Amino acid sequence: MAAKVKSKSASRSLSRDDYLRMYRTMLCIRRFEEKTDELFMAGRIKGAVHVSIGQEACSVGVCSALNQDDAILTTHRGHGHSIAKGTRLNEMMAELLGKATGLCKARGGSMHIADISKGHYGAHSIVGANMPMAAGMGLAFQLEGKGRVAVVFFGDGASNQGSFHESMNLCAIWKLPVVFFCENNHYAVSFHVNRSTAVRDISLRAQSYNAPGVTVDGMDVMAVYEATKEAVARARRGEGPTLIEAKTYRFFGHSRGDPQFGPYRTKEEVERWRKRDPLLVAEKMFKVTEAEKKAVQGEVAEEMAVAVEFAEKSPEAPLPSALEDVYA
Ligand SMILES: Cc1ncc(C[n+]2csc(CCOP(=O)(O)OP(=O)(O)O)c2C)c(N)n1
Ligand SMILES: [Mg+2]
Repeated sequence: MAAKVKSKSASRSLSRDDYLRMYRTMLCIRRFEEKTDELFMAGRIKGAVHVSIGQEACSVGVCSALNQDDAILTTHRGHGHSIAKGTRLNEMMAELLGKATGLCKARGGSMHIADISKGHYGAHSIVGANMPMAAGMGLAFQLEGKGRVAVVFFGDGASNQGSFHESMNLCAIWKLPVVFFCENNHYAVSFHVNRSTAVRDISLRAQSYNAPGVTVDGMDVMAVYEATKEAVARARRGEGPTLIEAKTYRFFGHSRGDPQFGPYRTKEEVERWRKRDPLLVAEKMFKVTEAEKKAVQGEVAEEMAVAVEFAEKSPEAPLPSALEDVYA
């Protein structure tokens, strides 16, 4: 049986302001990550950085369907999820630059951002490790009885980890309010999904856990939003998990050191996907006018300048602070 494939649709329950807010958040993620890449290349950000440029419709489509007290758990490629869930840009940029004012006081960096006040329960760099945590959060939410839902983001590569299967099964038998959101960007580092994964649509795997599985166009923010809304409603009704697979693409390499072209993909392949840039898709779908586009671009540029200035002017995190809040 083939997975259901959702097509592009406009929701009647959303206003034009909502559409423009979604578009603006996608642009904000794009600009934040372009800036991150620039700062990384200038040696200002230490450690590794994985940008999600090309995948913004996933972050925004999912988080637009959530309440603030719903939870997300994300991955090494999590800036977009964080921004879409409402994480403050100033403190996030400061975290990346290793400053004392960073969201996690510079102990997390790009791959370990968390913002509990916004329902963001962490970026987890161990591939697949966030899924058992999501099951645990689902159990806590079920016991709490307030109708909160946990969404866990993971990649095509992570869907081959045992933790995915164990977590899906547990959530299914206990009917836990968890949404499994797989961003199938077609690669795990340099390994194409067709070489790593026995099924063509990852959403088919939901059948093994007697749960709904749906594949959506991950470049279409509304398709992602609609599928998430339905999955969240189901979870809130106590009917258990849904697996959503969004077919998407990362326009940049796995991380900055990735040679990409030659070793595993071609420039032509990237260009083909860029024609379906989620920002272009949204501009067309929402009929964003030139004036609206200009206004949003101006606002986002201003917000980004403020975040970078805040981060750059903040003091470095003092070395001894690395040992604070350590439980042993
Ligand atoms: C358990 C584990 N194995 C290997 C790695 C190294 N690693 C980091 S990201 C990654 C690929 C993940 O691919 P995918 O889940 O598709 O996510 P994407 O990078 O495409 O967003 C790997 C193998 C890791 N961090 N954790
Ligand atoms: Mg991947």
